[in-house]
Amino acid sequence: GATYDFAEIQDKWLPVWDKIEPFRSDDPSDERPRKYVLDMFPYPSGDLHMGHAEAYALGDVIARYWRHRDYNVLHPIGWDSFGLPAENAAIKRNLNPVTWTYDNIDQQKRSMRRYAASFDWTRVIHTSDPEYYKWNQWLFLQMYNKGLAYRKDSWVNWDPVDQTVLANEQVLADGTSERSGAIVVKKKLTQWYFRITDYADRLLDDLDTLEGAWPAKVLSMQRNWIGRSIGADVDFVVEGRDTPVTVFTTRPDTLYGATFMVVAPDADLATELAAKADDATRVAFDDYLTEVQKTTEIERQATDRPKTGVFLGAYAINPVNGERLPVWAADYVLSDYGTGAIMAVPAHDQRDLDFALRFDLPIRVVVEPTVVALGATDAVDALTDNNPAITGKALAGDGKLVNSGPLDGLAKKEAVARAIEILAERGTGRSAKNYRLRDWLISRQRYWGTPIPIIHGADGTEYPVAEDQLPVLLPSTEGLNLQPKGSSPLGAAEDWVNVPNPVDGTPARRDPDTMDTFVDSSWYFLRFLSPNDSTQAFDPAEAKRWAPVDQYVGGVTHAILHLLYARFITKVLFDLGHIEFEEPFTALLNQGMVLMDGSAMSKSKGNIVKLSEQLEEHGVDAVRITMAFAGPPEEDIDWQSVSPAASNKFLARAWRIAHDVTSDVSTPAIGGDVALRRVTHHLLADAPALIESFKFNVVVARLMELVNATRKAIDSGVGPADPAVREAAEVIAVMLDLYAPYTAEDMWQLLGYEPTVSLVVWPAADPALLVQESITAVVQVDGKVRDRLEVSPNISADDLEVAAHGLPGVLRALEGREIVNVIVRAPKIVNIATKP
Ligand code: ANZ
Repeated sequence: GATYDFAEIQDKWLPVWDKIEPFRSDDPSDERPRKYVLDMFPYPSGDLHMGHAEAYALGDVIARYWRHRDYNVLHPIGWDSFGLPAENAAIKRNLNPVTWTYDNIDQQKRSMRRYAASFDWTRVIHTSDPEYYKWNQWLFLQMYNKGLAYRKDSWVNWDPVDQTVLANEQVLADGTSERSGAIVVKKKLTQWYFRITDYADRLLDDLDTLEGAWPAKVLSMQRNWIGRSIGADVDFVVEGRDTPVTVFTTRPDTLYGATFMVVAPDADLATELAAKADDATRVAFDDYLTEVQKTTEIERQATDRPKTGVFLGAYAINPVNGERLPVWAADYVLSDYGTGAIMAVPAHDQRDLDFALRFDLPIRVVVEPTVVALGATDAVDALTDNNPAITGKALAGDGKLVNSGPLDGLAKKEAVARAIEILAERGTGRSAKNYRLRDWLISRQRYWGTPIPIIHGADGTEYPVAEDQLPVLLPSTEGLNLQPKGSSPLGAAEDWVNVPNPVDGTPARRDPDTMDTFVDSSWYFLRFLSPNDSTQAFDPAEAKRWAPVDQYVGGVTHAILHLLYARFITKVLFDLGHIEFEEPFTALLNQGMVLMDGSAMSKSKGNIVKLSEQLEEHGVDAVRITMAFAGPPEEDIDWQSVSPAASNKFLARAWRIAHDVTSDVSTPAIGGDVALRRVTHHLLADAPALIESFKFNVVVARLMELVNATRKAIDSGVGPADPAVREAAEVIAVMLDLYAPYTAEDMWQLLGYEPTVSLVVWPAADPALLVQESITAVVQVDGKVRDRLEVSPNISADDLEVAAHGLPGVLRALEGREIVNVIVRAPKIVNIATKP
């Protein structure tokens, strides 16, 4: 037809693309340079929403761009299809999680195809397929054999109403469960962990290699999460105990200011010391521990909370001066950081000071703040001002060491080094590092995940499942109660869980837990490289060809955990010799969110915009280009303030140009209208740098300019047969493919070509057409125009002034006069004023 009809165009091209599969990237003879462009894969928790539409539109701009630059591009998609969202939804609707998950995947797949995301549909993976999760189990065994997967008892958040373990994020600040509202308690459970802390230094140091290629915000979030602190471990002998207690301190310089020791109440040491104490102490401690177990980690770290604690009846000996320090239990010391015990230096640590003031413990200043040039009265004030016992403020800054024997007179930094030397000489301490990062708790007591491939013998021995027995398949849900109850529902699948001991055939049981789904997503980018390989997790030769990912695209919500885990597993696979790189994602783009009326869309706010309705009303291309045109991709888009209807009008204008072109396919552009050719070639020259720096919106604006210039040329004397009009129309079609593939493909056909435009290599800009046009500058003397000159639009003010002074008209006007002032407004005007 002669009018732009998006629905008709969509119906026309979708089946064609399905047939020709233009985005397959499996040709081994293709020797062009490669790009691996990856969008974070979705959860199948319903149909696609506006957030998906934004992410996949932006990722697709990048993938399509590199194809047009003649790269062999890998752009795969899959589904992160295990996990709680699917399981909870299945429980709520009383459906089998399998049916529910795969129905949603089908729905999302159809929507994505229609959305024309340029994925290689031959490489689809679902993490809930046995063909995939088999390799999670393989990975687990690799790590188990290296000592990187292990089981330990630890304190976890326990919801006594829902009978389930909660993540820290699920515990509200008031200590209740966000799910049931019950007061969350701590429970000691045996869980599986991955030893990510062994990789803390590398995970931190290698962030430097991503500087500039990852958003600065993500790099700093990763650094803070890992949280390295450097200091010393110091051994304190505790009276009546054989082995000394080690504390971690970042301030070994303050050792002489230690006046008591504090142990985390939930650390084994506290229970041990209380057990040796008198009855009253033991009872007080037991009561205290019960209270502490009701307290969240967030509360325990809150600085404004009044300090609590109990004396444990024990004494520790300060290794540097032999002083006896009382040992207390207090919940501001955490059991899982450092060693779970500290030397308290109240004069220089605020938490210790608050505690000392509350329980009347001694406070001794050992670092005197530098006081500059004070008179006598001021000095007295300074003493009071700097006395923590009076001010209630710990002295955390630098100064000169006092009351500290061999450290006296040193500055803080020197004293830290000297203290470590002294400790090392005596064998009572050493330099040490600590991380905020904890080992990765990977076991979940839920059904919809990868079974952990371990068999437990009757005597508690762990037997890894033999590799040739993988996958350990999930049992069917029939007869299983999936309601969360704190222990895995798999434990009740009798036929599944009971197995013979692999060594002696006696009764044994499978581990009933499943893996955190972050395990699935920690290596999925490698599975795309050989998705159907039944012999290995991924093909190392393909990894060599494609990996690491050149451009990763996804939401900032994954800035910490997913990216950290993927980086960790990549380093593990590197160490195991399976891959040759240590960072999985060379560059990262975090797109913003789609908002409505300035706030996030949510059911409770009733402000959800349905993607399906937007597509119905405006068409796929208009929605896609609206996403890209709304602003820089990192910024949020308020759907209220953008106009897909205007996008649709623009697309119709662009399409109409291809429709109007009357010249033949083979018409050379040379000889065409030069003004229009200039606009076209400037865009060709500028677009690569703009796209590669993610200025997708700027390129849309420039395309709009080109469409306007072309329309003007068609409607003016230049006319639709001019070769420059055809050239412009072709460039519009090829570039529009980044944003509006249906429209672009249809234009390409109107221009006389076969599908598909998406594989057409961008023409190079002709340098002859890029020469800057000149501009006419005017020179005035005392307000009268005296001469003109042609200059570059980029001329500097100085150059323009010099050139102006040399002009014949100006020289004439200035003859015999004295210049008092020159004002230059490059590139257009020079104003010279003379003495009247
Ligand atoms: C003595 C001292 C004196 C400290 C001083 C600080 C200042 P970051 O930077 O977070 O690593 N600490 C050690 N283990 C702890 C635990 N499990 N729970 C709570 N606090 C703990 O902090 C390290 C400092 O936090 C350590 O240095 C220790 O107190 C405390 F003027 O030791 B410090």
